[in-house]
Amino acid sequence: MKFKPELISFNVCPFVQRSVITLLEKKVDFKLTYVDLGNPPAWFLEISPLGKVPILKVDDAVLFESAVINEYLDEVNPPALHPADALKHAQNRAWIEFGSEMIMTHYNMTIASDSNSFEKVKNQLERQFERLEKELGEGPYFNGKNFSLVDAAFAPLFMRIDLLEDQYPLNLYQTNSRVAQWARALEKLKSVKDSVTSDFRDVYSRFVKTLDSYYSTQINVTSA
Ligand SMILES: N[C@@H](CCC(=O)N[C@@H](CS)C(=O)NCC(=O)O)C(=O)O
Repeated sequence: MKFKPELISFNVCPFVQRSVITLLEKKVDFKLTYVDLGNPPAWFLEISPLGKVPILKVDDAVLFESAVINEYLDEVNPPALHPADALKHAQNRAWIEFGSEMIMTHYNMTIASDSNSFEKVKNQLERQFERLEKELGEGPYFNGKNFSLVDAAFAPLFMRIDLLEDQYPLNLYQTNSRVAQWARALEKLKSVKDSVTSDFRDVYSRFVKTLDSYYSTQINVTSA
């Protein structure tokens, strides 16, 4: 690598945050460049095949998709955060994909226009929490004692749920104690804390307020 890798970000994107956590865990020096997805610059649309963040620029090469970016970062910056065993490796990848689905369900819940559609999507998220609960062992992390890429993939989801829980309780952890324990372990990590700016609660609640949805009407913008 000739230059610092450059991560192209949108300030509230959970998928970008997965890569920031991985870069911080790996202690890789990187440059963070923000784009406004509401008004994306031409240079960004030029390099991002799906018009999405994150994008990781490595010298002249461009990587997209958070799971792929994180696997690349893991491979070039040992020690590995992904299990070496092929079956475990594949299972971890699959659960990262499950995490992406959960992030999208959570997002769909935040944009649902009325209380009926909100409850419907919240119910879907509850089923996903229950399925996740069944998958977890003693913890504290997904694979046990050691942090892995699956942990980096889920931490942004738990953070978003936790940030606004005092304003509108979703109560997703109450009957899912292993997920609750996992989320608590992740929020304590320096890499997770440092993966967002110190005013993130404010930034995120402001973003939610712009969504013009049922959930947004339940949220007040308050500084931490
Ligand atoms: N599967 C992608 C999802 C990335 C994604 O959905 N990013 C959102 C922001 S959080 C985005 O760039 N959306 C812009 C768009 O869809 O036009 C990943 O894991 O990187």
